[in-house]
Amino acid sequence: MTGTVLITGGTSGFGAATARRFRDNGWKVVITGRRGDRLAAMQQELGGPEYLHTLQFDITDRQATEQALASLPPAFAEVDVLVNNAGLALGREPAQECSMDEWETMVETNIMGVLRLTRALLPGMVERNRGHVINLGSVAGNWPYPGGNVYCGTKAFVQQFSRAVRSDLQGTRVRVTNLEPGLCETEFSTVRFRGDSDKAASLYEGNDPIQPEDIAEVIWWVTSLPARVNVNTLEVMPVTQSWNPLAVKPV
Ligand code: NDP
Ligand code: 8X3
Repeated sequence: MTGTVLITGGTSGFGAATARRFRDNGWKVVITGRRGDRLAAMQQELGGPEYLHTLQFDITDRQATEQALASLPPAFAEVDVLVNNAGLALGREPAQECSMDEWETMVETNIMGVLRLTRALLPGMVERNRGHVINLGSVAGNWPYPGGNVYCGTKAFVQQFSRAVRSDLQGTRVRVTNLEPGLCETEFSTVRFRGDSDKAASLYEGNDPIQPEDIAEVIWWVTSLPARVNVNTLEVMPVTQSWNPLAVKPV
């Protein structure tokens, strides 16, 4: 089976790897992101404008997002698979020390970005009675951790939104999956630590983290299953990662 996949945040990490995975299998791909040089490089790498269309916009800007989606050429406009992947964490400080601006950026990107894309593309999927929305949740949506505060909250929202949309879609053949990765080596931690790539690297060093290609493979797998199968949620960790005991600390 081939079709058209639209991946938000296709300029690095999971998004770029997923674009490669689908192109390798003959799909037409749309990727989005803010960094124009990265979008252009991906287009050149993956077969040119006939096969990979790029949309440059900031997903926190509702008008820019709607305009970009409305500009999709007919050859890419019927999206079969939407991967709501663009997202970020900013900081690991305790809630009482966090930046309100950074909290707003996480909410605008991880929550409002998912809502904007889903609301724009879902009607077409329902009309065609086929499609698949894959949301990038996180283990952070299931398990709280110190310094996770708003990031954890945004991913918990994505999980419950995925489930609720899935119930709205009952009676159609449109699928919804919330994918919940754990520790994965991408640009995620460099962004989270505000450009400190040494600090980001120390998180991954010796921990054999999941690689972007592994997540691309999981996304490919859930979309390639028979159309009768809906993977609702899927939590994926590196084998080196697990849970800690609940914390007790005298006050
Ligand atoms: P990366 O930082 O490598 O990629 C993030 C992508 O999101 C980039 O392509 C970036 O594009 C895009 N993006 C971020 N902000 C915006 C914005 N305002 N407008 C448009 N695009 C934006 O991280 P990952 O690949 O790791 O992350 C992808 C998703 O997976 C995120 O939702 C993240 O929360 C989630 N996740 C990551 C995990 C990890 O450990 N890495 C684990 C679990 C979930 P550009 O900068 O060009 O705009
Ligand atoms: C990213 C994984 O554990 O850093 O979603 O929150 S974690």
